[in-house]
Amino acid sequence: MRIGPEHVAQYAAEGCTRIEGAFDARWVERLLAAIERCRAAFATGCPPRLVGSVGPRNPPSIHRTGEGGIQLRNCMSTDTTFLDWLRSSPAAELVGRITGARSVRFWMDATFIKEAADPGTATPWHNDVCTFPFQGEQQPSLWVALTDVGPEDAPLLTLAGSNHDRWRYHSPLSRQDVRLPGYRPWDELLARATAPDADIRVWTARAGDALLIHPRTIHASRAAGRGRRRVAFTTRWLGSDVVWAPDALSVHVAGLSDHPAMVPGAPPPDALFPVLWQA
Ligand SMILES: O=C(O)CCC(=O)C(=O)O
Repeated sequence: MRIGPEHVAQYAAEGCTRIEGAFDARWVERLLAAIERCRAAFATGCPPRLVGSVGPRNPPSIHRTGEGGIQLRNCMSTDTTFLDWLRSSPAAELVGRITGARSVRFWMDATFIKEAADPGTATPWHNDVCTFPFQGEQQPSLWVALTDVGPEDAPLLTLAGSNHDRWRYHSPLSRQDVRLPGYRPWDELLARATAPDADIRVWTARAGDALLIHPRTIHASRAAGRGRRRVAFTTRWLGSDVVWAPDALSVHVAGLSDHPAMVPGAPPPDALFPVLWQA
């Protein structure tokens, strides 16, 4: 893997950069196998067993997206391969070097599997920070392609420069009865991303390539193509400028949101969010 000044500059300017060959074929193969084990466990009707812990997080879950799409969430602690990847792969260093964070901690993960040509497999326009209970610039998502992603294979799309927004958007996934200052309506995000002159980047990738996405970058994916399978494993990270700052629109995490060690305005404590890389 090579991280150069061009990655740092593109991430800062546009809110997304692609790191080619970030993970080698062995990591791709191991992660795909772990994802299949996790999915197979859900197919038995019971959630997968936890084999380790990354601290209090929501339990693993599986969600359908259209006819041919599956999303797995919070699977990190269900397989030693994921935990090994977290600690031994170049992931944490990559996040630190591109964001400029002095230290890097893991926050959460999701896996996006798209297997059929159904418009419902497209990921809707959104940004990731809208439900995060933290504040800080250094909360990126590291999206790893585990299959080749051509223009017809549900590539990720980003609205270049939206990382510079000074506000959040209200998410359709969070409470609709609450409006907070600093949040704008979801319709505005959608209107910007779908405007005829929107500066949209289409991120094709080879298996093992990674995209680093700024938490405010507005993004989506195209739907899966006919007869093609697209798998991406994405992880969220916390850098050294991040502090705990939940509000009424943040995701609630049982065992974390009310944990006495989580102090508003303070960094995430080492005991619950171990540092995985330091500059
Ligand atoms: O891979 C996808 O389809 C969507 C990924 C995404 O939106 C995310 O990780 O926030």
